Amino acid sequence: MHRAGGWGPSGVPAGASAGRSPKRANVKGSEVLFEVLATEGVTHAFGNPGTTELPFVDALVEHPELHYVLALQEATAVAMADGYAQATGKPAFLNLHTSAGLGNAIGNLTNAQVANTPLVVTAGQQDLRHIATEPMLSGDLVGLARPVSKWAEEVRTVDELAVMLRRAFHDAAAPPGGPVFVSIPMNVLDEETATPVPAPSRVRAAEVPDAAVLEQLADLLVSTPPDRLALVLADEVGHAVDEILAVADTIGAPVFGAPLHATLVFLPRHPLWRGPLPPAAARINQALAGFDRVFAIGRRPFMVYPYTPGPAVPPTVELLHLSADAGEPGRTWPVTLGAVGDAKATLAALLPLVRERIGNPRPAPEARPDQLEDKARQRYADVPMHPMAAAHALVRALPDNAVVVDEAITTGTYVRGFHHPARPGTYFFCRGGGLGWGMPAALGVSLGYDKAPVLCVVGDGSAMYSPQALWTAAREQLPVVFAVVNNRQYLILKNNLRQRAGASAQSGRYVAMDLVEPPIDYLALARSMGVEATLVEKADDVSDAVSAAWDAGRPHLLELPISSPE
Ligand SMILES: Cc1ncc(C[n+]2csc(CCOP(=O)(O)OP(=O)(O)O)c2C)c(N)n1
Repeated sequence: MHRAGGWGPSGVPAGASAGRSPKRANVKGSEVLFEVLATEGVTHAFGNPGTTELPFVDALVEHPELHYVLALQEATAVAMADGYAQATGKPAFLNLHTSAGLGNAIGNLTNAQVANTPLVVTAGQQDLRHIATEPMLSGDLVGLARPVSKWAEEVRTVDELAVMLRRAFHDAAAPPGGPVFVSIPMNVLDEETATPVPAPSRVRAAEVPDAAVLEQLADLLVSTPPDRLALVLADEVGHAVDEILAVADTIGAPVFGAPLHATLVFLPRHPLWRGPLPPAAARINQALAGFDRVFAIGRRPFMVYPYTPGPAVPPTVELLHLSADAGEPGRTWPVTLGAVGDAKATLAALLPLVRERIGNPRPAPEARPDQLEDKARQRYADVPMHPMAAAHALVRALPDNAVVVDEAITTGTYVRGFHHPARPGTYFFCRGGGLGWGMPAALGVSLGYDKAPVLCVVGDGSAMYSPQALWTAAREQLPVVFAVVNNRQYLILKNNLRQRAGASAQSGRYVAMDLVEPPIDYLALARSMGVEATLVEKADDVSDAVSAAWDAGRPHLLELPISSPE
């Protein structure tokens, strides 16, 4: 997520002297690495070490300023770094173990790629002096990383280490952000160089389309009757919520979230908010069919999940599309007007033009009564809990603007529905769809917010992809409350099978869908890794349990048995 204004490397320590002197004494590659990290403002390294990473780990002893967050499997390291980068808005640094460790990381790197999370991913490579003999732990790291990275390279000599690392931080952050991979052979960190470390660069990236494009955009928006215009907001708007609120309030047009959008892009209680578009082309088409124009902001505004025939955007709709990614407008859906620009800066520049044309803001519609709220309360007596009641009780127990990480899958609809923060950066979801992201990402988000409390709502199936996150939560003493909503099955996949109306639906026999024989003991799982755990069976008891866990300031797992409504 590239924040408006971009970041060059922020947090450069006062007095950092990177790049000042053209000549200097030889320093080890490992010191070059630490110098780059310090001058990029990196305070946390996420990783899991092996032999090929020992030159880095060994040097950590002399560098207490860099906190190494130990993950017990690389998938969790990536998602922790992802959550941390999303919370801080800056690239996060990772150190993984050669090809096998990188292999474990690939799944969550696909998630980071979809989310455009800036990550500088490194892994140790075997010592190049004997790599031709094909030693154990050598491998094609670059080949593995390339499809999930903006670029992937192996450092060849210690002299080029600094420039490669600087470039990695630069490119991970440049819009659209994403993971960048650097393979670092062991000998490179042990060898010495006299090459100076280049200074970090500050790049301002708050790009705005030129004046003529902004005028045209304002004309098109204002000339469309507000009930014939829809706004569709994807995650790029996450850092521009104030600006989009001002523009939407002025125009008075309804606002949708992009399907499966993963951050807060608009205020959920706002009368113009219509919720996220459904993640199926035919249903998006239906939702947009009544509009003449749609103003979409951000990457992948019409991302779908199961196939349905036909285009997401009806051919009768004129699409206006703004993104910081120059490759995005017009790429999949033809546009009447495509504009390249940072959402925050562009909306700020657009607002006066829109106001000039409209005069007073158009009247907002009446706030709609929240029927979901009553429905949830009516279900509080159900045992096992209805997922709607469970999500409601969890979210309602939290203070305003509590931070929620959502990997609750079918229960997630309710988590989103009941979480009504007024502040951006309070809701995190995985748009990439790869499971095993939520629990470790919650740790990264907490760390990124200086150990703030976080609620992570996670499905019982999803909780088994990165359960090692519990151990890191205990080791770092992070105030994360994991709420495992346990329906003892992969409900979403069962529902999808029902929709297919094939052999499973007809016979009522679902293969590979139930997690009951044997059942999983989530309380024991948490306790085995040093995390306290509590079973909560009634919605009426959820509030006390989650409040106590939230206030305790340590990790806690709550297991909530829930029903599986179809
Ligand atoms: C890494 C990975 N493996 C498998 C899947 C396929 N998958 C999607 S949802 C799901 C089940 C999730 O179950 P659970 O967390 O219990 O939520 P529920 O559907 O029951 O609400 C699976 C296995 C995936 N998305 N990612």
